[in-house]
Amino acid sequence: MKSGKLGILVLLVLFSSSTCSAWFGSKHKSSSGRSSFRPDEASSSSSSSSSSPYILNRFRAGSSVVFPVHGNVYPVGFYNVTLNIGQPPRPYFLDIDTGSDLTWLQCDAPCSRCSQTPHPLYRPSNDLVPCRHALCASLHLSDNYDCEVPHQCDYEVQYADHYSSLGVLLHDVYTLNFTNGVQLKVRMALGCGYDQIFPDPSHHPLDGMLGLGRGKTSLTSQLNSQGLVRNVIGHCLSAQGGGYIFFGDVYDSFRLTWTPMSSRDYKHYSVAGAAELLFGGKKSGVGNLHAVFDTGSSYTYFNSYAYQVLISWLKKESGGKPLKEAHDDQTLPLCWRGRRPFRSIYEVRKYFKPIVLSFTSNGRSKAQFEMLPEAYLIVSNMGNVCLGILNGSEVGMGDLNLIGDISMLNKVMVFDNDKQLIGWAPADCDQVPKSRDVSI
Ligand SMILES: *[C@@H]1O[C@H](CO)[C@@H](O)[C@H](O)[C@H]1NC(C)=O
Ligand SMILES: *[C@@H]1O[C@H](CO)[C@@H](O)[C@H](O)[C@H]1NC(C)=O
Ligand SMILES: CC(=O)N[C@H]1CO[C@H](CO)[C@@H](O)[C@@H]1O
Repeated sequence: MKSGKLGILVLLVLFSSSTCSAWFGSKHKSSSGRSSFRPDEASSSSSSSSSSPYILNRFRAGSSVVFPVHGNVYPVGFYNVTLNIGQPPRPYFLDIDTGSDLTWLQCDAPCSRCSQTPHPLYRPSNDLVPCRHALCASLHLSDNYDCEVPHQCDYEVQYADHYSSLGVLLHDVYTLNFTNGVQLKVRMALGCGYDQIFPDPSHHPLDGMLGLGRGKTSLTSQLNSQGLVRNVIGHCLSAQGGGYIFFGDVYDSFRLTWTPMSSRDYKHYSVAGAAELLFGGKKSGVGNLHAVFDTGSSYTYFNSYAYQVLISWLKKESGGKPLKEAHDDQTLPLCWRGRRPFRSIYEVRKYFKPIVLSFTSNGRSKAQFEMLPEAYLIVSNMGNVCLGILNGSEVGMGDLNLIGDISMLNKVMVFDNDKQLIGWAPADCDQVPKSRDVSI
């Protein structure tokens, strides 16, 4: 069964301290030992200066960067952007992930384990981030992490579906086009990942990961700390595939529905208030849900109880309609066939009602996150309609509810780290904003 990608494992770390070791395990460090990283041997790129002549601190609030994204929930299973990194700049395809902070590239350090990449492996700069640097510290769970090699920052990231990357943090130059027409070369940290484990390398044909979480190493946070954009990240993923992401102020905040971010789970875009679930406008009896938004996951995951109530409702609802459970379709756990194969999700819309997550903040105001049928169903390659909300308990997510790509389709989603707010609104994501005065 192909279930797309799944968000990051730290989710679990935060809610259960016993799994802490999973985040920075020693699994594939132990055998070979941790060798000192020697970029001079590997690097062909010209030396980059640490005194950074590239950064011009004259762009304050109001400036932004917009990238078109490619991909879809099904059958591709991920969204990617092209970033230009290095000197001279070279393009890389990166998986966008709001569930993790670190941007890393499969890297010729040399590489012990890399998958097939669309571009030649990244050749690391020799501008290493030292072990005691704040950015390095932010990648570790505790402050007293190992610094055997003081001039280098070793890291290991692991994702929930057992992807992992072991590497070294360094600085290099990103070439970014700002929406005011200016192109800047910005020196920022990224990971040189020289040892990756991909459960299925063919399923992840990318050069690396673009980390857009709440932590210090995330791209938005680094741009913000250099005074270039507000610490805001947003995305608009189209149900037709593609869309765009943006950093900084690009949106008209009055048109969005806002709800506060959790201060307890400071690593993820989780909502402070609990949600109740409405099915077709009616109360479902499921409440007190804690939700995390994460583009690193293709599908949405509900906790076991919410999932069970959802399944019963859907089975009841589909009765009397020209839909029959399609047990032979292994695309996702629950699929239905129609009288004829469906070609598009818009043909099945009429058989399904919206699902709403109604968030309570400050005990009063309700922020409603509406999922239309296209935000929880896909049409499989067999022409059946399948449920894109999965049982989180089956993948060890406990009580957490993970709102993945599918449920954020056709919405502009904004994660405002300055104001600690999450906002959304229905949107046409097919038009990538280009002009100087972008306003969505
Ligand atoms: C940035 O702008 C330059 C010049 O306007 C253009 O050639 C280039 O394709 C743009 N890069 C991206 C990633 O949009
Ligand atoms: C969800 O997964 C849990 C754990 O595997 C299982 O006990 C439960 O029966 C599942 N729920 C449904 C409705 O399949
Ligand atoms: C593997 C994959 O889907 N790569 C896409 C990433 O995005 C670029 C454009 O930015 C596409 O050309 C690639 O096909």
